[in-house]
Amino acid sequence: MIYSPDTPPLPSGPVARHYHIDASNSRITFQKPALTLGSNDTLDLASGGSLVSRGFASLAYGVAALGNNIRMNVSGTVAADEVGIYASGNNNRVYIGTGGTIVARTGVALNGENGWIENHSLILGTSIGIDLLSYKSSYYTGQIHNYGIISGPTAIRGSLAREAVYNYDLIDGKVQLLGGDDVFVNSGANARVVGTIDLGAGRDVAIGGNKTDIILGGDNNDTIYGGQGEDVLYGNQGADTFVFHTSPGFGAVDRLPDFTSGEDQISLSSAIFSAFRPGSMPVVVRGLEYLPTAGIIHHTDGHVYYDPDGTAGRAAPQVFAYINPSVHLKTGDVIVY
Ligand SMILES: [Ca+2]
Ligand SMILES: [Ca+2]
Ligand SMILES: [Ca+2]
Repeated sequence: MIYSPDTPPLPSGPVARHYHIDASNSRITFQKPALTLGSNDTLDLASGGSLVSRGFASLAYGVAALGNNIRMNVSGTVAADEVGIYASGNNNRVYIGTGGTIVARTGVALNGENGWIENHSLILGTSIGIDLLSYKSSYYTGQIHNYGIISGPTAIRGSLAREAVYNYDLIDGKVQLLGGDDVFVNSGANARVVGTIDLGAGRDVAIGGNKTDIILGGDNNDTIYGGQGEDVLYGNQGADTFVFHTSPGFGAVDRLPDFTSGEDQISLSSAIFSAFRPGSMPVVVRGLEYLPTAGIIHHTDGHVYYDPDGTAGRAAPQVFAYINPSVHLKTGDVIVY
């Protein structure tokens, strides 16, 4: 079994085995998997237990899970010079519990359809933290739920197919989701990504968290929410939508460096930008032009303001975005939902 994105999943096996590994039966191997699992097998790697495999450019895998419906619960340590946990097949699940640690060149690699990785502790890849692989663009490779730390120069690499990432804590490294209609969500007060979130090709959706997010939409029409914080949001190619659904003001100004008037759109939540009705298209004025009623001002310095009651009203305009002043934001570029 060679670690390759072109390797198709294996068929189900007839016998399901259950492995319990703890300090009493930990394994160390050289240039082969410390443990090989088949379809429907279950692994419980308990606290104090370890699976270690040494040797580069080889099958130095901590766990090789070859088949479908394999469950891996890790509260101990998996250390490998190549891949910590490699799973090839469909419906395979990796659960890293409290205290679980995976350290390898690639921490976890899932190759197949409908996988699930849930991390409550540490996945550390010296090259890639989590690598999702697919040999078919029509697949749903699966989902990642991170409540711990996923770390690596590339913390998460997606596939040419669809995948979804839900992050509640720390992703330390860049995220690349490549092709397919992918989903990335930062959720909760602590969710942050130290690195760019590159959605790649496909019609992707990304929701930023409370902290600064740097999001790249890649090819096709993407939908990008910056959330709170000072975000930098690139739509790249395609007609992209930048959604604002958190309170405007200094400290919450998102930069849209490649916003293209007439192609991309800003979409404002009527729950926050409450002077506008859902489905309406606010008037956009340039700089100090007179604004008769609630609308949007694209200042000549590039800042974009929400004015809830127009030029003559008492409410102060609130800044929420920055678009290069050479772009002339105009009515129709801003919509309300
Ligand atoms: Ca993808
Ligand atoms: Ca895209
Ligand atoms: Ca943010």
